[in-house]
Amino acid sequence: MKTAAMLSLAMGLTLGAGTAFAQEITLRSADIHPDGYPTVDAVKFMGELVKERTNGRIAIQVMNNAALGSEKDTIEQTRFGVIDMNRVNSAPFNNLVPETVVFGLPFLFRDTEHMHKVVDGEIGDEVLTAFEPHGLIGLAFYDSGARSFYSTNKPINSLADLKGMKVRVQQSDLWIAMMEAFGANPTPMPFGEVYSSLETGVVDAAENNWPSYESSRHFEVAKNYTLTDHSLTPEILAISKITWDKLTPEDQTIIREAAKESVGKMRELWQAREKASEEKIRASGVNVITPNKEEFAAAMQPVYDKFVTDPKMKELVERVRAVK
Ligand code: GTR
Repeated sequence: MKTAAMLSLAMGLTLGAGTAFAQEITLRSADIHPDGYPTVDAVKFMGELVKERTNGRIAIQVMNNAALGSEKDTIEQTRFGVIDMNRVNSAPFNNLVPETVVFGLPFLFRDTEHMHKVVDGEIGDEVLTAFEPHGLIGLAFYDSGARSFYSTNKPINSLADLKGMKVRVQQSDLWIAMMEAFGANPTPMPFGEVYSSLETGVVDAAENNWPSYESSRHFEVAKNYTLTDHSLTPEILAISKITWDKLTPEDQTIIREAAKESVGKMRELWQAREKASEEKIRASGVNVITPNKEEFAAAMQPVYDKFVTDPKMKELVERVRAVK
């Protein structure tokens, strides 16, 4: 039988000091967000639960601030077991795990409550299961609020204002198609490049929720925020299948449960942060615009025509809509 030390080495995981109760496994978890951002704190909270329930044998080390790279890069590294865990938006997963597309579809969720019911129910479980053939185990969905546009020089008052605008999007074919359907000129790039791209005019606009617009300080360079709320696409917490397969079934259960329990904590943190970020942004003098959302929603049919084509996807969309 392998000793704990050998097992840890074989797993390529960090070895702690060698007493029987010492920490044996450290799971490194990637996040691009800064300290105090709800996704970062939720995974830390999960880490506390795991530590407690394994008597300190397993620790989760959150490597945030994009310390391990951009989201797209860290997804690859997580698939190959270089990074153990990852908290990423669903958009950068869209091309890899097609089932995630459904949650990004524009204006599909009626509101946050609807989104919660869907991701907490069997559809959410099915989408999490869909990660496995791609080298990942989906653990949980976290809130990401509603995404809206922000622009530098020209305010977006109506759909027509987006015509020809260079808009930064996440690296996802769905998101590129969405921007094209809005009439914009999509520029996919990692989140970390957006601030300077807005500042130098590489892009005219980007889109995100209140907390990311605030924490990234994009609101300092793009001072018009148009509340289109075009997508409620959630965040995903996943673990590498390579790491997962080296854990005992008992430890897998502890991790799965702790991830699920961190969701409630995340929702509390999210609500508070959304409010605080909105207050900060409004106080900074940003021009907050409330547009006619229906005009934006009506332009989205080409996105559905392109992505909701096979019977499985059609059924999934119908089932999401049917959740009351
Ligand atoms: C944020 C999200 C990040 C990332 C970012 C982006 O809202 O939390 O995971 O997706 O948006 O636009 O790249």
